[in-house]
Amino acid sequence: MDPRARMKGKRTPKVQNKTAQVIYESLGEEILTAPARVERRGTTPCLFGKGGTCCRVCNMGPCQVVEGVEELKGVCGASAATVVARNFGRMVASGGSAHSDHGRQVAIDFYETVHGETPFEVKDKRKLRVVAQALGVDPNQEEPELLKQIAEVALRVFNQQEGEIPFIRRAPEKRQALWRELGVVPRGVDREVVELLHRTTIGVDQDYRNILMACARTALADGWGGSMIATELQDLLFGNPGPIKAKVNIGLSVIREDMVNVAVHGHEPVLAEALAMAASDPEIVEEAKKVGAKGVNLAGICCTGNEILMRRGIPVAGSFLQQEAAIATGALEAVVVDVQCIMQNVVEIAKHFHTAVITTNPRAKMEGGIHLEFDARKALDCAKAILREAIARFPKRDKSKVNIPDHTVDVVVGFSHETILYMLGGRFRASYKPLNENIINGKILGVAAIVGCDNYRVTEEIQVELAKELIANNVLVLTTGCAATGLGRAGLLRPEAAELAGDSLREVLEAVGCPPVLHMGSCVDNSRILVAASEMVHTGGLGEDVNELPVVGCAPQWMSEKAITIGQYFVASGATVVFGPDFPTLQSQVATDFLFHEMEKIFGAAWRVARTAEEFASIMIDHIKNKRKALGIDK
Ligand code: XCC
Ligand code: SF4
Repeated sequence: MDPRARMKGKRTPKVQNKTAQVIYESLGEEILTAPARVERRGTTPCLFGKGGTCCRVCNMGPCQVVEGVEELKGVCGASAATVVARNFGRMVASGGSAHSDHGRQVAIDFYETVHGETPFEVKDKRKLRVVAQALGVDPNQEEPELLKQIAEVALRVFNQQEGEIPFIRRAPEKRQALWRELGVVPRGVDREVVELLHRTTIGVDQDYRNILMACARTALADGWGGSMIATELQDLLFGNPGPIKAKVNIGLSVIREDMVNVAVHGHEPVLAEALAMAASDPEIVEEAKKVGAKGVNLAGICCTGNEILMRRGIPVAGSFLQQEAAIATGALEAVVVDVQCIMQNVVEIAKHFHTAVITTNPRAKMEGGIHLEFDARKALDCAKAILREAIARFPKRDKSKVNIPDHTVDVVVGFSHETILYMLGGRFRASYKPLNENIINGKILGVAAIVGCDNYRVTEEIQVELAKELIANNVLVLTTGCAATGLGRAGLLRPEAAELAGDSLREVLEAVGCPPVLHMGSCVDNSRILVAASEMVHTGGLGEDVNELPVVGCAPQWMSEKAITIGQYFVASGATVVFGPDFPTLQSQVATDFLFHEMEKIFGAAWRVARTAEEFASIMIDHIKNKRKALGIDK
């Protein structure tokens, strides 16, 4: 069928989130949204592409390869396992490059800040010495020197060519020894990404196992390198998150009728922090008043949203899935974006309203967007220029098009690894000991992380059902990224949601006033989970390595390549992960077996795939129970 014929279907698409649904229903059919495109394209994408057996790394192809059929190998003879491993490797390289290029930018911002070139300052002094120690910098020196050394070592994590990246020393001894024995300790972030791209081009690495082991090394460079640098230096610059109340979802207290609304979308918090500073600047408030608004209101989208939610309590309008719906409220004067997860379609949606799409990063421009480049060294001036563009749009807001459903939900967020230490550790001892004890005595069955994206191809709220099932079974849930926003919309980030937990978990949560689902931040903040898991091992009583812990991760609606990199570094770090609703290697049984079974033997953890909330829950709970049995703490 001509693909254009399929595009003719009408109907408002069904999406998982009822707020977005309300807004989509109010849009005319001439406005094509992402879910409408999913519906009109049909639901079955190309099977070769989806299962990983389409190779286009050279111009003899593209080759569509079928496992086990000699004639259907690639022209060069490449097997399905090789093609699948290469494609998987390129996802890992690209996802790792995204987190790491973000981390590098933070390191540059940090360097400029400690050299007095930005308006920012190092806020978190308590964490400073911990990070210094972890980076191998002497924490006992005077501050200007200490800060400069941290900046230099952090930058070196990216361009180092030999040796080991420093943060891997935070992992349990046993894990470090295993990595060294396997030869997967990352040398430097850039080197691992470049090497993996090299190895996966035509005619280089043609042993799927060797490629997949290289994927582990590159992914570890992301988790314990690029992402961890991003998290730690962001905490130093903008403050370590602590418990804070806020709101999520599209609604009147998040998007304001009487203010200039600016949505900030993307990933690097430095832009959002600067906008937050500028939005309260008296000069800007005055300018907003001149056009009839009460001031400038910020709302977050995607991971940038999570960053300012965690540190400032600025509300999150939406996760990845709501970016179009937020604009379609007709009440956004501007969407300010930097990098990653920004759909090209936002420009198309914005055209139907008065909304400006403002790009700020030289790496990411958009046709139809306005480019106002952001430079941390002139952060306030840049931020003001961006807000002025938004203020100028306010008089053009068409009241007849404004449709802001009132669906906001309260959340309590800010559960950095340090917050968890202090909250669960009690007021006077920052320690994981009480957490470990509650796991050992069975009050907490185990810990599960629900992370990652949301995806228009999934129409059910799998993450929400899954989280409810886990907490009902006394599993403490950690969350990051867009999954966290989804769980927030469902009300699970409120302390009152503890009533949905099983009796013994509820007792633990109520004693400290914690929600049953702990929001740990953006996707680079999955590095917090690596630190927390390592800390649980160091605390004692739960084995000697991460793979012995009754913990498990999942990404039930993964979408971005970044999610694959995250999954791979969790597995290589000893934490089993379950992804869904599908997996990008399934057309090669051989390569998939490596990821799902061989890795278990090598790393003590592996990938799994599930589709429904029940499938996820049963795999995850079984996994936790098996780990408990192996530790001898099942009853
Ligand atoms: Fe993007 Fe980070 Fe995925 Fe959300 S969860 S869709 S990667 S914004 Ni990270
Ligand atoms: Fe085909 Fe081999 Fe070229 Fe890939 S590398 S496109 S399998 S000929």
